[in-house]
Amino acid sequence: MSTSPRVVIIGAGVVGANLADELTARGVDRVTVVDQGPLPLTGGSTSHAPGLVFQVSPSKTMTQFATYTVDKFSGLDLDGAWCFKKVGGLEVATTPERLVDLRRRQGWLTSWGVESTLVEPDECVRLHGLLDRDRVLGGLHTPTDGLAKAARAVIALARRAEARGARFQGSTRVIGIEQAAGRVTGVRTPDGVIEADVVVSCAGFWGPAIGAMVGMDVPLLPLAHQYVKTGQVAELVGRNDEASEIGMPILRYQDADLYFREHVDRIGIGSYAHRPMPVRLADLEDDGEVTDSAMPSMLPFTEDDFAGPWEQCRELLPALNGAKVEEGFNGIFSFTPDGGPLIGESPDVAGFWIAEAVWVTHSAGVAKAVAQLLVDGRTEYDLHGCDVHRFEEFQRSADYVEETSAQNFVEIYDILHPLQPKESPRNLRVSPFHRRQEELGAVFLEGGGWERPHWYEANAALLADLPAAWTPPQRDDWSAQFHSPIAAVEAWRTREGVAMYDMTPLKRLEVSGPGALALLDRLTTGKMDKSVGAVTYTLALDEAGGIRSDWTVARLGRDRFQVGANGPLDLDHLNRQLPSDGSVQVRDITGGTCCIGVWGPLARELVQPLSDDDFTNEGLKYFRAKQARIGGVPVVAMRLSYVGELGWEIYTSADLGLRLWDVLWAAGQDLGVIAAGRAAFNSLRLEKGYRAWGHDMTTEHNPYEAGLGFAVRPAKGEFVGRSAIAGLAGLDGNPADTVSRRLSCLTVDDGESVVLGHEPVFLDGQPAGYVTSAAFGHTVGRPIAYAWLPASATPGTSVEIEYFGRRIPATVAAEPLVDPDMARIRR
Ligand code: FAD
Ligand code: THG
Repeated sequence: MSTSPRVVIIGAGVVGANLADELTARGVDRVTVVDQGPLPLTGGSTSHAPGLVFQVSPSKTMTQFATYTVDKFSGLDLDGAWCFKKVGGLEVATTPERLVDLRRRQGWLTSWGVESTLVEPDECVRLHGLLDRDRVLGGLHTPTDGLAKAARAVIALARRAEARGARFQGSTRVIGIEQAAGRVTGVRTPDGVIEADVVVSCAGFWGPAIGAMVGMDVPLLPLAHQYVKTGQVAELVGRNDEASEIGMPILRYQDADLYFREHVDRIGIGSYAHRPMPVRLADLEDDGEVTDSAMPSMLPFTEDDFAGPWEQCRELLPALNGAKVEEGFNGIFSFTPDGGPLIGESPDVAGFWIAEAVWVTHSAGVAKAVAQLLVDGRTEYDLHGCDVHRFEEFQRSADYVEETSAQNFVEIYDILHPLQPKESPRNLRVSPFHRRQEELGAVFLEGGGWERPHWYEANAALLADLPAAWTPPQRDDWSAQFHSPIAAVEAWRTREGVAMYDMTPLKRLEVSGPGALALLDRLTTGKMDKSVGAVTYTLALDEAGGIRSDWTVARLGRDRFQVGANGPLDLDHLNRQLPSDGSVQVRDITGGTCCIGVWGPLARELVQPLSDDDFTNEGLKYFRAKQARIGGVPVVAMRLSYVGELGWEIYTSADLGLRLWDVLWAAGQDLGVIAAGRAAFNSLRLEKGYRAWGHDMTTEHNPYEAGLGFAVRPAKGEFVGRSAIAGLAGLDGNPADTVSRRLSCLTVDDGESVVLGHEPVFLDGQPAGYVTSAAFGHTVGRPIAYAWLPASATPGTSVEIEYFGRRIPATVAAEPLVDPDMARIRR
């Protein structure tokens, strides 16, 4: 008798079938897959998915998922019929902007280890014979991309899983989730309950309805997307037969929001060139029953929406002039507020998981990650962009999900700068200083719903005073976007005067109660049992020693801690770790409080006269916190600085925020205080070598690789991840010496080329790593890039960063670049 947990998977589409396969491959053999539709073609999105698999993405994880799908499906067949055909993928440019962007996209592929080539128009036509040579300016060719036969793969995966004990049951609708004492116990169907220890909803765009059964928000929007097949295309006749089906690469024509594949002697065309067409789940049902339609995910074709795109198809592929649109439908699949999939366990009902908003492209990879989570408790993949708990509560409201997800549909093939903010909804979260920031000409970008000043136009007046040594070089078109030379002024004034930074968007959690100390001690690498007033920079690891987050933990009372964190995932993590005895409370205090970073050599001269409390070095030491009054405003001041200058993070309640700003601002006038934004902030923190979690390091990395070994105190006793990283140190060695890769600081040799992030880095002419964060270092007068590189790339090593196809020489530098002996910050 098997002792593995009983798992019910809801949904027998490509995600559910892959998950059954991945679980049974790991010995979890009591798996039941239920689907409301008939088997094997359930009527879900998979049933009619054309199956194009392009691996390119700015996200390493998404490319890894796609590459795993390619590899897995390549080794899969159904009675000899192929499930994946590596015909290659071709993205073509018909505009100069797109041609340039293809170089950036190639950089991502290189960074993530997928081979590709940029090809001339002749080669595009050689690869895809229907292209109009005169229309195409060039292309990006990825030979390992190709076509997945999703519905066929589902059958092959189901057979394999069944052979290992899984059961697939069609025409069975899940109408409720059974639970007891906060744990899932089964799924309810019209025929009765199927008992389960774990339930994973792989219900695709039906996800929100299943989530609602356990009160879980599933922030996705079902949208219709047009797919058509032409009639016979004369030029294709005789090239493929029914079995081979396709010979030319799958094709993307992003300038017109279109993609193409062969169906024997016809062409299939997908179009995103239409208005977003949201679908309400209720409209797909009759009286709560699934409609008779064999394919609830296929809506009638709206011909008018394809009129314009059809013109463009025929322009790119003139052979289509002799063909007609023979069939078409509006197919439904999921979009999310940020385009990522939704993976995770319910916060309320243990054992209830979801894996939704997943393309065929990423399906095998996502399933592998979920299987790893269920079997091992962790996955090798960095899931922070996929975790369903990455959203704030307001981002899970229906209106927000609808508006942002529809926008993602519209922008799916657009050329987007990494800093480009959404246009709407905006002004959702504003700090108490917002009015003052607007008066100072703040240029806001959006992050986590917050309006965040990137620089202040008011500081343009200081450009005239900028010393020559601080004058930044001209930027290229790309790195100049969403940037201003005013950032140089703000960096200069921070290093030589004093500046005010709005730190309100920093996630703040209050952890309190008699068990708070023990909880934080168990979850972090640092010593937490310090005196009241201590602040500790520390790491939260997973069981395998990967970095789940980095926190500052301030002990504000015996049983009260303020955790400076990175986002909603930290809150989710803490909530899941709470002891059941109620001895710890966790509260997100971000919205009710605010924070100003007052930093720079003149910071003390600004703050001290406003307070009777002692802000001298002795009165409030580095990495200490205390309650005080500044200009009559009760505050908590923490002596630390992400920009690496003397000063404090000054916190108060939201109601008093504006007052605090005004008091500091007025007092700073004689000192030349400025408001400074995130452009300067990011530059200064890189100069100081401070890592940004989610960019520079993730769960994929251990503290020693990330250069954060100093924050680990193995001697403190047991903590999550300790045994895993203890093994790294060897018997007596320094673990930092045993790592094979390292987060490295690069400076750019030409002194002017600023890169964006995600670029590949070449060592001895070979791709060896990728850029995580980059900025111009105003203090050091050179661009900086942090990058993952083999440990052999020690300081002094020459490397090249590939930026839009250009190789930019750079040098590994000893870090930090600024104030390595802490003279500026500890005064
Ligand atoms: P589905 O296949 O929809 O499976 C979910 C299953 O859950 C369904 O079978 C459903 O019946 C079942 N279910 C739902 N509710 C219940 C319930 N209450 N009880 C029991 N069962 C339930 N992706 C690509 O990667 N490449 C492409 O080229 C591509 N082209 C596309 C073109 C079109 C026109 C469309 C519509 C989508 C396309 N996609 C493509 C997206 C892709 O099809 C989907 O993302 C993918 O198939 C989703 O798989 P899934 O298993 O999550 O969902
Ligand atoms: N402020 C607060 N909390 C935070 C951040 C912050 N939490 C999330 C994120 N930012 C954490 N990142 C850092 C990174 C570096 C430092 C602080 C927060 C820092 N490091 C010192 C150093 O490396 O020299 C730590 C020295 C020490 O451990 O004593 O200051 O910006 N509140």
